[in-house]
Amino acid sequence: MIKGFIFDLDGVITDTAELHFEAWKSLTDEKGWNFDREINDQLRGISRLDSIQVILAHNGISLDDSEKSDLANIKNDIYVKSLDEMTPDDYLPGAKELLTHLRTEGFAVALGSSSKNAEKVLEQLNAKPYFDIVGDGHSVTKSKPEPDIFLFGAEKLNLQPEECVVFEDAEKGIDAAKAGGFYSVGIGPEDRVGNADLRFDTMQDATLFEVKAHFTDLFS
Ligand code: B16
Ligand code: MG
Repeated sequence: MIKGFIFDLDGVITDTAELHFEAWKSLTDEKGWNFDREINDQLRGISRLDSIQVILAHNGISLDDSEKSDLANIKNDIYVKSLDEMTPDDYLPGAKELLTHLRTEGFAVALGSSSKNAEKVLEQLNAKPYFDIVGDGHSVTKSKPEPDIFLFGAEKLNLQPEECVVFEDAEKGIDAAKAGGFYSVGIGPEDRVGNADLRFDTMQDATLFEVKAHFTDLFS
């Protein structure tokens, strides 16, 4: 029986992937390193330091831990500044409607994001009332594709993984949901989240009606 929903943030509730891209691009341009949207897509759902590692490997560069952390901080300053421009109009289409519907139907709802800036994003969107629990990059040490952030959310909601549906836009996020024993809904193209139990191109397509229609036996 499904009693709860756990949502990824970036790429599911709002499109911060674009802001992450611009911040990484600004850093890598300054360094003269190669960075494009294809590489940016590989950073979906993974932590800031893991992201630096992907960018360095792509450019054949190796740095020590303190240099990596300095770069991560520079990128984060640029990213956080860009969040000031975010407003309650910046939900991905359909996201706010789904969150509202879940509230009216009384489902338990948690956030399960890898981001250490999730609280700020939720505040900018005025989204905090939609979540009973906020799990973010500060909540666990092992990030996606490990299932820890979703297990954290389920435990805080007092639910078992098989009582929750996870919404994710990242391949590694779907891997994390599956590793934890959760039902998964992928948001995005087949080649990215085709491994999910159910997939929609966009959040606008991902209505509660459609989710219930797919997992019929789990909602009766
Ligand atoms: P921060 P999610 C993830 O959020 C992003 O998809 C990923 O691109 C980012 O590197 C990660 O958060 C860490 O974010 O630098 O703000 O701590 O998709 O798990 O909500
Ligand atoms: Mg995401």
